[in-house]
Amino acid sequence: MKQFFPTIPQIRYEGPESDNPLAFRHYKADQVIMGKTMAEHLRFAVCYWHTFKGMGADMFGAPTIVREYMKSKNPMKQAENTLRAAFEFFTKLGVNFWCFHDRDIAPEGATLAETNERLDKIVALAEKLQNDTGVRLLWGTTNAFSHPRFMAGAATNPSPAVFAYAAAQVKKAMEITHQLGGQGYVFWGGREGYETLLNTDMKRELDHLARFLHMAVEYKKKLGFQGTLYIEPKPKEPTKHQYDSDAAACYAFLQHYGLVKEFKFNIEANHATLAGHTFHHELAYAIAHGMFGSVDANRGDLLLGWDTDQFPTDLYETTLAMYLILKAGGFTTGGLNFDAHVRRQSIDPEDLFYAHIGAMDAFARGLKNAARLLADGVFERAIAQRYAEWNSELGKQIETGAATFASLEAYTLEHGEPALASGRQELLENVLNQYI
Ligand code: XLS
Ligand code: CA
Ligand code: CA
Repeated sequence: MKQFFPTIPQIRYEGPESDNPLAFRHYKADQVIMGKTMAEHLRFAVCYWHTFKGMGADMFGAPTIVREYMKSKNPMKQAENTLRAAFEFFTKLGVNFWCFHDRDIAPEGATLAETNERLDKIVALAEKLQNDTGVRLLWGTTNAFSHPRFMAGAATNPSPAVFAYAAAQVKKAMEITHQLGGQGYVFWGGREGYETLLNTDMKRELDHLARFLHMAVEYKKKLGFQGTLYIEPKPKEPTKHQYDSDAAACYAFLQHYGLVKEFKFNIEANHATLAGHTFHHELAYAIAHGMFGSVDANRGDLLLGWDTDQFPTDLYETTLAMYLILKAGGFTTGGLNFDAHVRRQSIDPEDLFYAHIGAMDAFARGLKNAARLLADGVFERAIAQRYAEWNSELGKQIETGAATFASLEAYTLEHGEPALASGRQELLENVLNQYI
């Protein structure tokens, strides 16, 4: 079988002292931490769109990257080669999962029927490659935002015919995800938002989006698809205002439309930054509401206001993320999908490997740090102490609903000024640094 990355060997764990750039220093797939292997905890996935289809084009310039598997002029041959290259990449890197959009894996045809036929051909090959390699599908999704027909949105389009087209596309994408044994299906808003309210009936669009998601839930049940449906929040880009702007907005939307039990969140680090939150905040919010599902692991740039989708390297972020995820019981159907692309000047195939190796090591370190933090109960103790007064008679009365404004006024008149306690932020930051 032709190799698309012939100069790249199998990537192995060589330990922190290794000077081999094509080796892991921290990620050791079978190392057991808190009862599970690193591979089971981290559930790494490679994303198809950036890693295999991203060729370095940006708003100001043409593609800079030339990949061997893209050289065929026949679009179906190109799609087949790309898929073979992808499975070679997953295997050499040693990741167990992948993620794709329908339009990443097979080119659109002249009609929906032809497009679906093309998809079926590629999906049959994907099924074979999955069986041959043991690599599994973390989640599938639909690209209902690139084609011009979706310029004004998919489920929130002013045209019901576009809504219908999107429904047909999601139906098919759910079917192939199910066929490939996908563990989940993602809904990211694409162009579900607006550029100006001067031409937008917001209420009607939100109602339509909810109707669309209800149909997806019905179809999931009809298919017998057991995977998790995820909503992926993002505040802007490509539209000025996306309806699924952050975890809290998505929660309110799902709750309002009676959908909250059917979905979990796929939290992306860069989208949190764009929303003016930390990744940590979005994870904490999702976990606090029982909505945590999966992660798009990347990072943004605090100096830039757009979705840079860089590979995650920041150990504070990976440590805090893994700390929250471990504390919440870990992933079930979700995982860490590297929704990230190499920079435009990183044009060599090696760069794809360096990027993923660095990201996997960053999360492996985050996992190890988080496990030590949890074992030592550092923050748990500090937080328990900070809220200890709530275990007093007064705290219990408030929490159980026994207290009233009048009883609390009486308490305050009797006890006077409350005692103050330090928040100890700097101490806790110092302690966190000891674990990183
Ligand atoms: C775009 C999103 C997208 C989703 C899947 O910003 O991150 O790639 O993850 O549609
Ligand atoms: Ca994403
Ligand atoms: Ca992104």
